[in-house]
Amino acid sequence: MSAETKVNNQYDASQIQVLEGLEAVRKRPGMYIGSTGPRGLHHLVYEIVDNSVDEALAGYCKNITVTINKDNSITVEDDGRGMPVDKHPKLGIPAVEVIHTVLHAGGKFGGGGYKVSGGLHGVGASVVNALSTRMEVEVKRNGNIYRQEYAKGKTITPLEVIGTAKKTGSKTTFWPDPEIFDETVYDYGTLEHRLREMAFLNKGIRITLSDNRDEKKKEVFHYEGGLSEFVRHINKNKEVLHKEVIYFEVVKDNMEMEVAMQYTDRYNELLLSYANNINTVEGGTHMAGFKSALTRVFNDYARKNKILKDNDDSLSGEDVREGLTGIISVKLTQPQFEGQTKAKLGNSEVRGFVETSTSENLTAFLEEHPTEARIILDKCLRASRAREAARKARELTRRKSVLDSISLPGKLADCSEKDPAKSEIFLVEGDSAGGSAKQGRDRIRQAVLPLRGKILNVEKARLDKILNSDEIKNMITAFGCGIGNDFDINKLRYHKIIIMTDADVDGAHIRTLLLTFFYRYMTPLIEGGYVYAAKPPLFMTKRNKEVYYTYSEREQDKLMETLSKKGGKPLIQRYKGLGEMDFHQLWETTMDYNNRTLVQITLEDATAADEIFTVLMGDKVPPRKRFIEENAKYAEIDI
Ligand code: 28F
Repeated sequence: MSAETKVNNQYDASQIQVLEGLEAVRKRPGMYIGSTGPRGLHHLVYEIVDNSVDEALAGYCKNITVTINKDNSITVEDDGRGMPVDKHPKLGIPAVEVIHTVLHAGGKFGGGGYKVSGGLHGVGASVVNALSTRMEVEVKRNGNIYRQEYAKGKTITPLEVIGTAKKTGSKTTFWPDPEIFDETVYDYGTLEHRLREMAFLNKGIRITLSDNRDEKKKEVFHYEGGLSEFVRHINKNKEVLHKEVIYFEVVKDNMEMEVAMQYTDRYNELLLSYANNINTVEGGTHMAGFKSALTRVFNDYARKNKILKDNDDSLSGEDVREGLTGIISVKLTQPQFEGQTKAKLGNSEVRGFVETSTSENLTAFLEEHPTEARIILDKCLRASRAREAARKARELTRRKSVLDSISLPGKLADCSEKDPAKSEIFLVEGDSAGGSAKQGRDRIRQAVLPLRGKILNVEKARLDKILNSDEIKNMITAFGCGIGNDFDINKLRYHKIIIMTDADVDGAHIRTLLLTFFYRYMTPLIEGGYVYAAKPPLFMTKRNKEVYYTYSEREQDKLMETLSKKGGKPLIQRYKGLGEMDFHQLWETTMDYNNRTLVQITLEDATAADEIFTVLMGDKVPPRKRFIEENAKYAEIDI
């Protein structure tokens, strides 16, 4: 055995499992990276970064750099031990070549040395190679710099020594294959969000992100405080109830758990859960254990300290989580992922471990911090009482909708089609536009619900107040699918909810208020892609008998260029609001299935959406001012 084969007696090439070929990856890429859209493109980066993070978790790497190069290739580099270069005993090729040319190769599947590893369940660098037109790997190890090139899963050059180096580490550059990906331009913000999250989840590692394209950018993500700093980052624009973040971590034989929690004065809860750095958006056994511990510990403490009288109802899970920003992260050697998108943790042994560890640590925190405990419990009590009031108010809404059609709000002009998949509802700003929409619509498939002015800002109101608003109640009844925990997407009466507001600042504000309500109380509406924004025209241009509608300044400028060549003096009308169009024009430009433009509202990421709604709709002005200044360049606001 050469010295090389006994690499730190943890890993050597022999532990690599030789599985199916890489051509399978090019045939069905979605099976390995989820999609060939932007998410799949960015997953390539995370796969490579995860290998560096694994090296950091193993304790050998401190710095990871990610660079978006001018040609939209990506370079990832770390200062770990450097990928092994010893010959694979069976395959007779260097370990580094096996890692990049054999599917599911790499320590992640061998168990053993690498405690935990993330990625899209460890498909590893070989998938990235398969989906790249080119991939270059450089390894600094044994005082040498080794280099090898791959393309579309194949080896292009033999592993060769191209120089010497005192340090060790690995460097990978890859060019995503445009034959596979619809779009191969990287989005800085997307990488920034995930790399920052990785740094929060693995305290102490330093990840540097650089963009060497036109707009040069560089950021370093390094958080010694780990999850505590993650919670502070999410809560930075919110009023918090206690300064110190509640933090604890427990390590058991082959399981690690980290929890960070901080209450805010808000009414919504934001709970994130991770398993091996993967965002388990569908929750799982770790989240279940955490939630049941939280409810039990708070009720026990409230009873013991007479905050809850004997005859008081117990606090519900909802009550103890109101306003809570909480993150739970577990790391396991053999994680089992379940659910639709494999984003739910299934390991049953984790539930008990998390429940016990959280109970012990949270009870200790409350006993040691009676002031914070009192503040938090008072909030839970208020939530419990408001929930009771909301239940009564909701009962009212539900009872009304039980009477079905006659209970639908008077202002709703319903459609005759009863199949939700063929029905759509327009939420129209103002009675005059509402009237035109009712007249111009397709009565079979299009319903119209006029909204009178601004709706309540749900970001700053509790559910019982929200249910007092007529506009909100009318929408709940018209949609038919309830809200919050009662929400049932199968009862939704329209599969397109189209927000139709003026193309001005007020219209944008009403749209944001509606989206805040949908995001906070009807999240599946947005997650399922049921919500759209209509795009009314900005200009109408008449020349002789011809009428042209344009929907942006740029489109209008192009039209004017075209028309000026034909001569004549076109008549231009700039629409200040929907109400200026008669019902023919409103139908033709904004409602007609063949002509209209609808913008589908998607929820890319919970924390990002939470941050946007908190900043835009929350109490603090400076963060809102900053957000608008930073994003004004993207807005097409009609001044
Ligand atoms: C730019 C991307 O991929 N870094 C990596 C290592 C280090 C070891 C390793 C990787 C052995 C054969 C399973 C070194 N010395 N950055 C990276 N750094 N893989 S990937 O070993 C992989 C195992 O396949 C390493 C001793 N033990 C492990």
